[in-house]
Amino acid sequence: MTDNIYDITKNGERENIEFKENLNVDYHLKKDRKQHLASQMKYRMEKGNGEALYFIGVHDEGHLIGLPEPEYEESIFVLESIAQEIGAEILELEKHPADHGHVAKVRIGKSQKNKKEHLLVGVAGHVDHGKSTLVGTLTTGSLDNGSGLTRIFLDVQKHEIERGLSADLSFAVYGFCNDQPVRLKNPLKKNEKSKLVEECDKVVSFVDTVGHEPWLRTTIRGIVGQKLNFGLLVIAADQGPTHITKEHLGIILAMELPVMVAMTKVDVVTSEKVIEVQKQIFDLLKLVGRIPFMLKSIKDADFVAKNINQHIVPVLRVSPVTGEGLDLLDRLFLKLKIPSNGKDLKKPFMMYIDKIYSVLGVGTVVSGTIRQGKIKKGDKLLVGPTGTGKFIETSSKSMEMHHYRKDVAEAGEVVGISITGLDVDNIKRGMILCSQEYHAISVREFEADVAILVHPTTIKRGYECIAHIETIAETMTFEPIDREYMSAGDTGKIKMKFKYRPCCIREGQKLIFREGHSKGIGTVTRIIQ
Ligand SMILES: Nc1nc2c(ncn2[C@@H]2O[C@H](COP(=O)(O)OP(=O)(O)OP(=O)(O)O)[C@@H](O)[C@H]2O)c(=O)[nH]1
Ligand SMILES: [Mg+2]
Repeated sequence: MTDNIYDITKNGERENIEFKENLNVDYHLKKDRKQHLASQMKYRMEKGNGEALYFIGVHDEGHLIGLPEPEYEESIFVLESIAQEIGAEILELEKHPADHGHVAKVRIGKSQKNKKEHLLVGVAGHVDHGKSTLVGTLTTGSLDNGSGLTRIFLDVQKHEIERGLSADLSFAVYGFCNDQPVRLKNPLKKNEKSKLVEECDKVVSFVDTVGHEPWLRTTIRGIVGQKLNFGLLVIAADQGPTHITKEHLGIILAMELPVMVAMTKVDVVTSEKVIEVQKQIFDLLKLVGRIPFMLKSIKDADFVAKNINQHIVPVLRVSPVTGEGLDLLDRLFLKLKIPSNGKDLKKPFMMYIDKIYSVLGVGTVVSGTIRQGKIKKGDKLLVGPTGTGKFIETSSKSMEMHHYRKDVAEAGEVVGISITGLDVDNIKRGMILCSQEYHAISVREFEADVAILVHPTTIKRGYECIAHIETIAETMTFEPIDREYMSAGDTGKIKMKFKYRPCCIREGQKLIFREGHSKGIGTVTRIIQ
């Protein structure tokens, strides 16, 4: 990486490239000085088609000097203030060591502040409890008939329609324009979707998962692999919470996501039953340390949207058949703030690959939710790791979000990216697609802190399970570190090894592992290189 920065700086300042040895508040933010620097930045941006590259800690002639930490921080602060002056901001920041501290390579571009908000909600719950129906009705505004009318917008595969079961993740979308909901007449029409994404100032995407127990792997992928902002747990009022409901809630909680509960099908039960099931839901939430809050009015929705966190769980009574409660859900989605991902945007681009397609006339397309950074057409990228731990070079040809073509896509967005030079067979779910600046590593072994939730006997060295991290679902072998074996209810440190192929993971990521009825959750604590 230092080579790369050296290559750029050795040819001197030019076009959209500017060197600054050091910027300080007292001098450079004085009125005239700041004006001067701002117009210089504007000029550099014009030269770079809207983007300028600044090198901080670099002499006018181009040699890398480096700044000690306080001066480095101050210089970046000053640069940011100057950018603000002209409606620009720091899009990307790279820090490289040099003799006297660090040099920074800073990409500056137009401020994205007025851009769309994008909320990503994962929907989970027991089979047949009404997940797809609720999402279908919310996104189209057409009421369900109680026998599978609106779920067809989500369950599009022939066998799903025939069996009435969702078999894979579906993505649905609606949005808000001037605070009014905008829905789709026919969500299966690509151009209608893309128009909606273009028009709305807030876009709400749903990942509709599956409730059928044998497909738990897919449900986990929907919740663990998508960088969700919220979990929506659907519980039918005629049945109440089941063991699958609890399992799905457990997965959402393991990911430390804020969650809301929709008690659906309230039209088919008596009001006594509604109260009974509501109590079961409240008990379940309290049992896992959450504070349930019954949401009954628009005012409640506004209050919860402002105050929602990992502890408070709004519960709503809804029915896609009568329409009850849907206005409150709309209001909640309108008002929910998305946790700022400003920091993520400045990091190098990276996405965990969820699906891989071969599209006629386009070529290979990979989809997923962007974890961090931004991507634009023509960016040089890496895909991997392969079975032998390598990363393959590629580049982006185009990006789409719900069929809406984007010039730039960024952290938090669910996108399909078409890439060059690679066959679908070269790529597997769980690999990453990243910029060449991303520190892409191939990991075979790591340590994790885990809790064993369910296990019939004891777990010893050599135990095998499927571990889910992001979109990765791989067989792993397991080795307790600070004791000989672990049983249900135990927490402790373990070493995990990918059995068949290495993956790119990093410290702090959450993981879920399972094998038959055994289950555990944890966090990656140390990568073993
Ligand atoms: N009466 C009534 N029926 C509903 C309601 N919500 C869903 N249904 C019906 O319940 C059935 C199951 O709904 P789905 O939306 O397919 O359930 P699901 O949770 O997506 O199921 P899987 O994806 O297979 O896990 C369908 O026949 C719906 O029409 C509701 O609020 N009231
Ligand atoms: Mg479904």
